[in-house]
Formats: sequence, structure tokens, C-alpha cells
Amino acid sequence: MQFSRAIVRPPGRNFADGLTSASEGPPDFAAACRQHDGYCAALLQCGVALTRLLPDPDFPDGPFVEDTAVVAAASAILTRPGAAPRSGEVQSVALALNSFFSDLQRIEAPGTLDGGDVCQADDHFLIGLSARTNEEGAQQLAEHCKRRGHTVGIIDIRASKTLLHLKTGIAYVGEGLWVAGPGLDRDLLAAHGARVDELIGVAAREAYAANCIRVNDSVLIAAGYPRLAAALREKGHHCLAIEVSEFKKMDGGLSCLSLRF
Ligand code: CIR
Repeated sequence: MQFSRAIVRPPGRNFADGLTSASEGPPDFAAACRQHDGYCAALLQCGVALTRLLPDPDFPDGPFVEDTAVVAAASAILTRPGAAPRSGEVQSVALALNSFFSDLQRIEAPGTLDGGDVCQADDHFLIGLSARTNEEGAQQLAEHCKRRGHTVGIIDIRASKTLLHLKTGIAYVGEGLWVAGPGLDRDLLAAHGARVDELIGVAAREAYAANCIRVNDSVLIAAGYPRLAAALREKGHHCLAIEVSEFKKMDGGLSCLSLRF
């Protein structure tokens, strides 16, 4: 899949006030800004033009824009984030998406859905049921995707103690290649309709790195996870390692920092 644009939002001064289950201490604001700049530079290097939203003081989790919308083919669907304090993040993303998509839909109550629970693999969408995405939200997105000719599998990760979102643990690299962290394997993905030609299993000590993203001719991965980087390079992929330690402290990874289309 080729991407020509991404929406991003730099962290605001109150970034440390966002939601987190991590116990790594508060993020450093200046370091988070530098790391976000590095992330944006990598996207630009991949040939993607950026729409940069302004930080919003009311929404410290605002940089995690991926959770607020799902882009599928020529359409976009605005989410209803499963965490109530994040619901107001959708409005500014909607304004930005409006200039690119005439077909802008919404997840409606009582459905909730976070974009982090949605993994597109070519024409197939995997949707995670999680603490953030409920059955109504997953079904609404599934219908939306099916109407547009995609197939869908819904994976229940609610029993997982380590996965905030489905994409916390899996990534589709392209051409049938997947990356999957502990507890997520080939059989599970295939049972939910995914084509799995190859899968790189990520060990528990590198679990955070499973949230990597293919952007055009490169794979962006978190810096500091050499085994996954080596495995991807061995398969012929060009990897760009990005420092995201300050976002990890807020339970965020590489995918959640942009909406790519
Ligand atoms: C949250 O808990 O909602 C944020 N602190 C982190 C969201 C990360 N999003 C993602 O993985 N898609």
C-alpha cells in the first residue's frame, strides 16, 4: 500500500497528563518533542506529506491521532474512542480529514472503537475487541469495510494483560509478511481470515517493537530492538529506527502517532 500523506499532532505541554498504564515515570516534554520531530522526519523521508495539527491543551493524548479515525480505501470513518477523556480529540481530526475525504463516516454510540485496534492487510481488516473497542464499534466498522469490498476478521484480545490495542501486538508489513508479539501467532491471524505467508515472531523482551509500520519502501521500527530490525532486514526490508521512548511511557507506539493514507 502506498501512502502519500499523514496527519500528525505534536505533543502539548501537558502530554504527561495523558492516560498510561506504564510505570516508567513521566515523559520529558522536550525529549518527546524532539522524538516527534524525528518521527515526522522519517515519514517525510518515506515520501509522505504531513498535515500537522496543533497540540490541544484539553487533550494530552492528542499525539496518538491513529485512534481517532480509520482510513479505508477512499473513505474515512471517525471513531468514538473507548476512553472518555479522549472523545474530544476526534473533532480536530475530522476537520483535517474533511479536506481529503468526501465520504466521512462515524462510529455511532453505543459503539466505541480506537484506530489502534484496526490492522489493515491489503483488502482484509483485522479488528480487535479490547478495553477500548466494543462489539458494537467493531461491528459498525466491519459493515463499513464490507460495504467497500473488504473482508474482515474480529479478534478478541480482551483477555490479554499486555495488549492495549490489537496493533500493540501485531503489524502487517506487506506481501503476506506479519510481525507478531507474544500470544499472537500465525494460526490466530489465519483463523481470522488473514493471509499469512510469513510471520516474524517477536520475543517478550522486544514486544514493544511489534508495533512497527510499513511506510512505502521502509519499515519504521522503535529504536533499541535489534533482533526485530535484523529479522526485517534479513527479509529485504529497509528499516528506519525511531526513538520513541517518551511515547512508550504513555503506552503509545509508532503506529498511533500518525494517520496514514
Ligand atoms: C491511551 O491510553 O489512549 C494513550 N495514552 C495511548 C494510546 C496509544 N494508541 C495506540 O496504540 N493506537
